[in-house]
Amino acid sequence: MQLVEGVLKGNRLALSRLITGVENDTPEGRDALDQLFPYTGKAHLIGVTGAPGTGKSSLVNQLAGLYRHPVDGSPALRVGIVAVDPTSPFTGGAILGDRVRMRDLTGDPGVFIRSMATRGALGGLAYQTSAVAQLLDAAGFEVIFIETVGAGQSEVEIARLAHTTLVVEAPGLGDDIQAIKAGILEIADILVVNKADHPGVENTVRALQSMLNLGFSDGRSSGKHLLSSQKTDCPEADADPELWTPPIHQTAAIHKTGIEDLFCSLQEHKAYLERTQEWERRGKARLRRELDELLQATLLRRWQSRTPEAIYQATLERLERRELSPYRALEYLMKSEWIS
Ligand SMILES: Nc1nc2c(ncn2[C@@H]2O[C@H](COP(=O)(O)OP(=O)(O)OP(=O)(O)O)[C@@H](O)[C@H]2O)c(=O)[nH]1
Ligand SMILES: [Mg+2]
Repeated sequence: MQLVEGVLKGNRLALSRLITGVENDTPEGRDALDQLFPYTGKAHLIGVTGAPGTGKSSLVNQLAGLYRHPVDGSPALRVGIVAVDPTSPFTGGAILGDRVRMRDLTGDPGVFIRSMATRGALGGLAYQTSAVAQLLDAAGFEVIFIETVGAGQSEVEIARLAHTTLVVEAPGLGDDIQAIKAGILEIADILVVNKADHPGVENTVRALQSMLNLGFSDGRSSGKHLLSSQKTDCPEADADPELWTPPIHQTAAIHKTGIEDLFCSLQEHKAYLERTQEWERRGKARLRRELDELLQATLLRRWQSRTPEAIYQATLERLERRELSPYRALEYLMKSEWIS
């Protein structure tokens, strides 16, 4: 297929076309994923999540800049950015906003930015996002940021696609820390309190710190730096190389402060994952989850296509009237007569 070859050769137009195909779940998109899948599995997938407006896009912009122009002279990496907006319909607004915030990166052929919104595709948004990340991976982008807005279940699912998850907070979003409220703190590999130029940063950091300490029963405390990867100027650390304790970073993305330390933590986390075989384990777990989710969605669709809706509705009503228990209802719906 011409587009597939184009993607492998780094043709951006071909990549855009195939991403659209994958988003719309077209046969062409599926074929492309098939053919490109052997070329995937190399990229460092970095999830960036947190409440709206905390500065995720601004941080990604700055971090991508460091991957493109490493301060220590190590080779520049190609960076893909997928901004996922599960809440809003596919309007131009969000994309335009991101384009403005990521203006520094436009025109760089080593950067590819794509926004996507909810579609009713098979396997849901998490699967779609994963498929788009796979295309970028196959196209040779070595670092892929996946930005999700908000802090709901779909963000958690999308974050589980990533090797490394950044959870971004900002001071002054109310008394509660958003991530704790939404239960996403446990998925964080790295915590960032952005907008450190605003008042109240210390409170937010302190609250995160105490939440993290509560979470570690083995006495680990957060905020430490671990061993750095060989290639960066990042400081060597003395922590146990087999353990990862999520560091808390303070950044001000618009003033470019704290970004290099955050970049170091990303490198350290990657090195930690590789050193402990966690990289491979996360990769395998992700593939298995993906297969299981596809299987579930496909089996459900197949069952729905063979079972009259009226039978489902009538069973549901009997369940609601307590005439059937959920298990009896299931048995009834699974009866082979419906499946013609
Ligand atoms: N004062 C201050 N403003 C910031 C900082 N980082 C980002 N902003 C501003 O905060 C606003 C939101 O930044 P974004 O980077 O779009 O935040 P986001 O989390 O990607 O937002 P959504 O994708 O809409 O959830 C923009 O106006 C930024 O200029 C910072 O460190 N300090
Ligand atoms: Mg954003």
